[in-house]
Amino acid sequence: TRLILATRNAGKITELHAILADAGLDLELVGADAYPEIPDVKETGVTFAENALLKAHALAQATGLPAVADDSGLCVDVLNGAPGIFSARWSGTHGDDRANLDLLLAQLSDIADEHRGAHFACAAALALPDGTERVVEGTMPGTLRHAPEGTNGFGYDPILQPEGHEVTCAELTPAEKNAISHRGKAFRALVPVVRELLG
Ligand code: ITT
Ligand code: NA
Repeated sequence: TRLILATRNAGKITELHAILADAGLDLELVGADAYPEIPDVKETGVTFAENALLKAHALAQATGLPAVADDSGLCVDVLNGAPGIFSARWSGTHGDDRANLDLLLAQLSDIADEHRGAHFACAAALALPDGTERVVEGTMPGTLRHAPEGTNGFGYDPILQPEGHEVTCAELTPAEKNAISHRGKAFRALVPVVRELLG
């Protein structure tokens, strides 16, 4: 079965290929980049789940193929969950990971270690051309460093130290991150749903 990955984020695509390959499904994964004529959907939802469903439905409707989408972000305790759904555009420039991370660190510069709790969150949505939809979520708790460390991954990975680890997400190998990440948890939970609906 062809399954569209309704994302244009290269970091997500790499991780989704690995996570879904491990599931042993007979899927041909096709990135949204294969459909440049389909415009990016406006992320007008107020939750990760709403935005993930918007993206999955847009690609499923436009291509006539089943689509999965990811909406995700970093939720900081002392910021009441911000940047949250605004994580990709926190600095004002969508997808400028370095500017987003630098701004967040500056905003938290006075916050002591014991108050630097945060988590990554991911909603994984599946939409079929007939309108059927499913969405599941996963989180990865941790604490925020004062300075970035590590070069693996993407986004805010260099500043989140996952619970139970002494290194940042950007110092984990891709397999180590996927085993504990918000995205790994969400998409592994979506796999039985994909299997049920797509065979
Ligand atoms: P698509 O909508 O095309 O999927 P996007 O980058 O716009 O791509 P989101 O709106 O879901 O996707 O934004 C997610 C942002 O949250 C992303 O830009 C990162 O800054 C951050 N993020 C999500 N997952 C992350 C992870 O595993 N590691 C580090 N940062 C992550
Ligand atoms: Na987005």
